[in-house]
Amino acid sequence: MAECVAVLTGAGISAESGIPTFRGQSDAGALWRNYSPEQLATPEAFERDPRLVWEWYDWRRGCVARAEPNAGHRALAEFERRCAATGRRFTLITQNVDGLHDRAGSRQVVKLHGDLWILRCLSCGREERDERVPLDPLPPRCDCGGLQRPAVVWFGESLPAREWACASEVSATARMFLVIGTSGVVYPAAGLVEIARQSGARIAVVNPEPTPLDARADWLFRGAASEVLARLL
Ligand code: BV8
Ligand code: ZN
Repeated sequence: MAECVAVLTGAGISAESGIPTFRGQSDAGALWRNYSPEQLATPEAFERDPRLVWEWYDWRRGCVARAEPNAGHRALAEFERRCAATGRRFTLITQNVDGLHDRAGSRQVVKLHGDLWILRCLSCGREERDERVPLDPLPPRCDCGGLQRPAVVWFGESLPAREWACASEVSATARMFLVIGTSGVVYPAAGLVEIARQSGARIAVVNPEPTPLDARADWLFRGAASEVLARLL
């Protein structure tokens, strides 16, 4: 079996691009108008106040539109190229919805929690990529007149079946599993680390702060993704 490298990234890898994390130390990141992500990223919140939830996503889309991929994103894209050149299978699994891995040149990206730039119509189900910032009007509407939502996975919603199946299979066959910039509190994504470990993968964790995943790490790199990944490369 060609050696298989898998990577799981979280909001921390985009922190150095200026994108606030969800549970970051800097409160500014975790809260927006005093709401926590767990209060806004839910079907109930959208049902109750679609405009408020869209104002949060429109703000985040603006942050991402002004951001650039950082050296951590670019190192993972280079890692993928080197694995391809040496016949190793490389898969990047991300919890992030910002699309910065794609902009950095990563090709094999499994988006577990969807994509900030894609809108889904609640009436006809059509999905379309819309990169306008700001969106006007808010909330946006489909050509069919239906209300559109961000095509992301909210709390209490199941992950897209194809992406979850791919991420689970890759994690169960990886020889090397890199966990970068995630607090490891959101499931089922965080459970991929245990799947990899149970299947005999060596686990490396990259994070400036301690996380519950550290206990499973064979290697623990206490530092920022951009510095550690550049060194690892
Ligand atoms: C599911 C997309 C069930 C949207 C996100 C009660 C009710 C309902 C569900 C639950 C419940 N209790 C538990 C659950 C399960 C729930 C869950 O896990 N909750 C947590 C909070 C306890 N999970 C779900 O609901 C999932 N669905 O379970 O469905 C089901 C099952 C079957 C059938 C039907 C239904 C769905 C979870 C997905 C939610 N969507 N995002 C959006 O983005 O708007 S989650 C959100 O958190 C983001 O995706 C984010 O990526 C993810 C995880 O956060 P992290 O990426 O880890 O980011 P965080 O800020 O936490 O940490 C950043 C880390 O980076 C830190 O450690 C920091 O130290 C580090 N860092 C900082 N700087 C750097 C750095 N690292 C490296 N370099 C740096 N420079
Ligand atoms: Zn529609």
